[in-house]
Amino acid sequence: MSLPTLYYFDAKGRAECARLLLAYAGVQYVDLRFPYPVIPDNVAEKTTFGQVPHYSDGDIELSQSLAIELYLSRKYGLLGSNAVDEAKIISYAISTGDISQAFIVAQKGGPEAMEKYKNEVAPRYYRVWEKTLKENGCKHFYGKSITYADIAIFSVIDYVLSKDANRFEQFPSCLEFHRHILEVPNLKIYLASRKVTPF
Ligand SMILES: N[C@@H](CCC(=O)N[C@@H](CS)C(=O)NCC(=O)O)C(=O)O
Repeated sequence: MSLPTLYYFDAKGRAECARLLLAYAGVQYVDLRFPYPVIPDNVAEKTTFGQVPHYSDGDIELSQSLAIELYLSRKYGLLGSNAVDEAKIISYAISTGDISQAFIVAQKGGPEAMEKYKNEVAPRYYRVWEKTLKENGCKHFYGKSITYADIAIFSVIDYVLSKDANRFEQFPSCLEFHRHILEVPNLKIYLASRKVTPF
């Protein structure tokens, strides 16, 4: 049986959360990357909408980053133990999608829109992350063990810090959380050898 395969550009982008989930779960897989922005035909034809990321796992062919993340999170036990846990964990995790979407809109809107994103839109989410983490002991967004929410939000905080090391100065619990996740053994190994890409 062939190894699972994650198809994406040679970039973090919409695939990095899935890579972190796979790393955390210790899954052996093929991290199949190709240069941005062209998706090779033999990859595009596997996908549902001609877009990546795409994940092949045995008989399963799965497109859409959120679906891939949820599939991996369910498969590897990162969605809690009941419907309420699952809903809460997902509600934190998908705040990252709101931020990414707002960032894309701001990029298209010019300098004023980007200032608004930096000073108003993103901090609105950071403040909630800060409060939630502080109330829960700074290690996890929900419950007492690592979940999809932690990995998804870590991925964003880590990326933002790589671009601006001071961005979370006003959010010490977010920084403590980031330091904690950096030390999770399987993630530490992955991050130590992660390929450096501009985005
Ligand atoms: N909702 C989709 C969006 C996928 C998407 O926009 N992928 C981009 C790369 S990040 C892509 O494949 N662009 C090439 C294209 O649309 O032709 C997801 O989250 O997977």
